[in-house]
Amino acid sequence: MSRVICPLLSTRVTTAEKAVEHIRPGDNVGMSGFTGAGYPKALPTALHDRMVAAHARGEDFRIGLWTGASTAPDADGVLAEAKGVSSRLPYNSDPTMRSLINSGEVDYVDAHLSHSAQHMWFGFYGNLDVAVVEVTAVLPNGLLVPSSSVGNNKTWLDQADRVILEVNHWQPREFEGFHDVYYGTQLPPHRRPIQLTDPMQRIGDPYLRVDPAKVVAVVETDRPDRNSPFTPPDETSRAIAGHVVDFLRHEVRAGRMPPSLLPLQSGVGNVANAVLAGLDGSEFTDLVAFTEVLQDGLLDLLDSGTVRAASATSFGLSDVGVERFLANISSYKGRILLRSEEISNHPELVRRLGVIAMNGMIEADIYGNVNSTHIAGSRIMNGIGGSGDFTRNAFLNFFLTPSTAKGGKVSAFVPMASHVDHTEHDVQIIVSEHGLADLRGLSPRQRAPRIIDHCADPSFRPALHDYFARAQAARPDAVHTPHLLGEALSWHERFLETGSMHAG
Ligand code: 0RQ
Repeated sequence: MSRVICPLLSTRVTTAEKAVEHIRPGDNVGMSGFTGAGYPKALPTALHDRMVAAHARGEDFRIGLWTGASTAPDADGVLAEAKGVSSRLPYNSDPTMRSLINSGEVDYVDAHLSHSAQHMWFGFYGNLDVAVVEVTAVLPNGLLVPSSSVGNNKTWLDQADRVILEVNHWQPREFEGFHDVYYGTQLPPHRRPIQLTDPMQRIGDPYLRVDPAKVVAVVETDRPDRNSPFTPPDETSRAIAGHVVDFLRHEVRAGRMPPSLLPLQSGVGNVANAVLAGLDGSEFTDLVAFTEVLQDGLLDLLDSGTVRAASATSFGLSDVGVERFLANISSYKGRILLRSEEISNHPELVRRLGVIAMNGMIEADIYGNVNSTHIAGSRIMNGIGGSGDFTRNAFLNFFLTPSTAKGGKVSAFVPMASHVDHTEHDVQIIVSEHGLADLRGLSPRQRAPRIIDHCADPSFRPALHDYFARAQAARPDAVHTPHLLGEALSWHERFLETGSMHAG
C-alpha cells in the first residue's frame, strides 16, 4: 500500500529514472542522510547512471553534494564512482569519496555540523537547486514523517528550488512521533534563545514540512539503511572505557556532577561504543544522552535502564541493533527524540545542558592540541563532524584514542600536531589504553609530562621526553610552549618516508 496518502503529492509519484531528470549538471543537491541512516536509496544510483552516460558522451555532469553527514556506498559511494561530484559538504566517511577529495578531484568543505544549515541560510554556500530527502510517509495533509535521521533535511526542504522525496517502506511506519523538528530559528539580529532546558524537551513538530508546489517527484522505495556492524570491544577499547568510567566516578565524588552525571554525547566508532558498554556494567543509572548519533551501545543502555532517554539526530545502528529496535519500537517512544542537526549539536544547548562530550581523535601533541581529521597534515580522514560543536561547549570533554596506530609504528602523541581541530584551550581530558591525562587548569609545560606519562605508548615516551627537554633548553625566552620548529613535524615526515615514527 502506498505511503503517499496526500492526494496532491500522490500525483507526483514516479520512478527514480524519471525523477532524476530534475537534477541537472552543475546543480547543488542537498541529500538527506546522517551516518548511514535516512539517506536516499534510489536516486543516487539513477543519478550515477545518468552521469556515467553523460561522461561517455563527453559531457561534464557533476553536482555539488550536500548532506547531513556521512551516507553510504549506495549514495556517496556510487556518486564518487561516477566521478559525479565537484564539491562536497559537510562530512564524509566514504572511502571512494575520500580518495577523490585527497586527489583534489572533489573540493571538500569540512564544516562543523551545527554550522552547515545556518551557513546555507546565510548564503555562504550558494543556491540549493534540488533537495532529495528520504521520509517514512507523506500524510494526507502533506506533512512528512521523517525517517531514521533528520540531519539537515528541514533546511534542504525549505531552501531548495525543487524537491524530490523518497518514501521508504523499509523505515518503520511507527517512526511517527519519534522526531522533534524545530521551526523557530531566526537569523541575526532577530535571534532569540532556544527554549530547550531539558534534553528530552519537545520544542518543535513531529513532522517535516514541504511546499507541495516545489515537489517535482516522489519515489517509493523499500531498502534498508547501511547499518555497518560493530566489532565487540577489544582489550584496548575496554581499557579506555575503564579509565573514562573511573574518572566519571571521581568527578561525582568531587561533587562536580550529580550521580546521574550530565547529558552524554558520544562520537561514532568502536571506541565510543566501548565506553557506552563500560557504563552499562557500572553503578550509574538514570543517565540521559544529548548526542548526535544513537548507536548500538546507547540502545543497550536504554534497554538496561542505565540511560533513561536520548536526544540525537540519527540512528547509527547495526543490523542487529535495528532488529532489536524494531522488535521493541513502542518501548522507545518518548525515550528517543531525533532533531535537526543544528539543534542536536547546538552550541547554546550543549553549553546550557552541560554536556559530557566523548570523541575519537587521530593524534594530540604534547600540549593538548588535537587533530581529529588529517593524516600527516594533508590527507583528510573523515571530517570534524560534530566533535567541535560538542567539545568546545561541553561541561567536560574527553578525547579517546589507542596510543598507537599502524601496528604500533605510529604514535597518537607527537611533538606537534600536524593539523589542529581542537586547540589546547578546548581540550580537557585525553585518554588512551595506558591512562588518562586531566589537562584542566594546566599550563602547556605542565600538560606535556602528563600526556607523555599517562597516555603515550611506552615505546615513544623517551623520545617525547627528550624532545620536550631539548625544546625547553633551546630558547630560554620562549618556553611557554617549547618547540624545536625544524624538528616538530619530523615524526610525520619519518612516517611518510618509512611507514614508522620510530627513529632508526
Ligand atoms: O585507518 O582503517 O586505514 O587503518 O585512522 O582509526 O583507530 O579505527 O579509529 O574509527 O575511532 O576513528 C578520529 C578518524 C578515529 C574518528 C577518527 C588511522 C587508523 C585507521 C581510523 P585504517 P581508528 P576510529 C560525532 C563525532 C572526527 C569526527 C567526530 C573521526 C583510521 O573518530 O572521524 O569526532 N573523528 N565526530 O589506522 C595515521 C595516526 C592515526 C591513523 C588513526 N595517528 N596516524 N593513521 N589512524 N590514528 C560523529 C559525527 O560527527 C558524524
